[in-house]
Amino acid sequence: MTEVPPRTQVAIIGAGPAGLVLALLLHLEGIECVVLEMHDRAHIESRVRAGVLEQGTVDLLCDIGAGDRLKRHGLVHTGIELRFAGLPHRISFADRAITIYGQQEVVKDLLQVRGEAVVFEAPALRVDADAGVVHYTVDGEPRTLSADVVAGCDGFHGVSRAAVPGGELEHMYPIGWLGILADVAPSVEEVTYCHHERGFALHSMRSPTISRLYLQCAPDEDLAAWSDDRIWTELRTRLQIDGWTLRDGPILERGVVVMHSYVHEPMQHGRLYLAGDAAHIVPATGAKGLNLAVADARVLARAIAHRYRTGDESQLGAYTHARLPAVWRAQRFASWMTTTLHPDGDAFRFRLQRAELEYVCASASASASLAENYVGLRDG
Ligand code: FAS
Ligand code: PHB
Repeated sequence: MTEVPPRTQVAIIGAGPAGLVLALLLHLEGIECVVLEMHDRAHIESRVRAGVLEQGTVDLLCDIGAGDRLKRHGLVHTGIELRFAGLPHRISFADRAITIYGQQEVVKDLLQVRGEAVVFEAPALRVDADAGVVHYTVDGEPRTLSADVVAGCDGFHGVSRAAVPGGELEHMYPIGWLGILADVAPSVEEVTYCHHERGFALHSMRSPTISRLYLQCAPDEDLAAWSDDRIWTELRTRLQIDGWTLRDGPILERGVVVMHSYVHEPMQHGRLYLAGDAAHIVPATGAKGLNLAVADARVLARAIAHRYRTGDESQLGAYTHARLPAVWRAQRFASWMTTTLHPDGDAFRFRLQRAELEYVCASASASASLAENYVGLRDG
C-alpha cells in the first residue's frame, strides 16, 4: 500500500499470521483495514518459525483462499513419534491429522492474496487504545492512523500489549532450543520428540528435502560454541535408535529460542484487541503458537464483522472471555509436553518423566488424550 489514509475501519499492527489472517477475513466481509508492518516484505517472508498446522488452521486458510500451495506442498501426518530409552513409540491421531508447512510459506500465501493491505517498514510506536489511534512512522516521518477498532498483532516484542492494562501471567522454563534448518531429506517419517539423558531433541521437517531439528540447550546458550559437527553429533547421540541413521547436511539457518509461557489478561482495552503472540506465548514443544494466533484472528474477525453488520459490540466485549479457555488449554498442553520431555539433571524427576512417557505410550486413553491435544480440540 503506498498512500496510507489517516483513517480506516480496522487498524492492524503486525503482518504475522494473526494480522494477515485477520486482514483477509475482514476483506472478505467488505471491511476496510490497514496493516502496519515494521519490517520489509523480504524479511517477514524469510523468517523461519512454526511448522505444525492443526486441521482447523489448514481448513481456515483454505476457506479464505490462501490454501492452494498449502494443499499442494503441505505434508499431512496422522501421528507423531516419541522416542526414549532407545525405542520409538508412535502416537496415532486416528482419523485426524496435522500438516507440516513452514510459517513463512503461510505468510507468503497470505501476502499473495492480501498483500495490498500492508504498509511495510511502518513501525508503530504507540497505541492510544481509548481513542483508537496508532502512532507510527514511515521513512522516519511521524504519522497517525485512526480506526474504530485496533488489532494488536505485533507479537511478543510489539508495542500493543503495553497499551492494555492488566495482568501478566508468566513462566520462564530454564530451557532453550537450539534450532536448525538443514538442506537434507528428513530421516524420520513423522515429527519425532526424543527424551534422552543428555537432553531433549526434536526431528521435524519442512519438505521432502528440508529438515528442521532442535536440541535442548541452556536458555542463554552461546550459538558460536556449536560447530556444525557438534550439532549433528549431539542430534545423532540423542535421537539414536537401532537400525536407524540420521542423515546430515548443510545447515541453512540456526538460532536459539527460550521456552516461555505467557498470558496477558485481559486481551483487550478500549478499542484495542490483542491477538496471537502479542497476547500469549506458549513453549514451542506443543506446536501451538501459530495455531492459537490464527484462532484468535478468526474469533476477532467474527466479532468485528458482527459489530459492523448489527452495531452490536457485545461479541467484541466478550472477546477475551471467548479466547482465554482455548489459550489456557494450549498452555496446559504445551507445559505438559515441555516439563515431560526436557530432563533438568535431577535423577528422580528423570525417572518420573520416563514413567509418564511409558504410561502415555501404554495407555489407549492417555495416548488418545495426547493426540487430541496435539491435533487441536475441535472448538480450538
Ligand atoms: P508474529 O511474531 O509472527 O508477527 C508479529 C508481526 O508484527 C511481525 O511481522 C513483526 O515484524 C511485526 N511487528 C512487531 N512489532 C511491530 C511494530 N511496533 N510495528 C509494526 N509491526 C510490528 N508455533 C507453532 O505453532 N509451531 C512451531 O513449530 C513454532 N515454532 C517456533 C519457532 C520459533 C523460533 C519461534 C520464535 C516461534 C515458534 N512458534 C511456533 C510460535 C510462532 O509461530 C508464533 O506463535 C507466531 O509467529 C505468532 O504469530 P503472530 O501473533 O502473528 O506474531
Ligand atoms: C517445527 O517443525 O518447527 C516444530 C515442530 C514441532 C514442535 C515445534 C516446532 O513442537
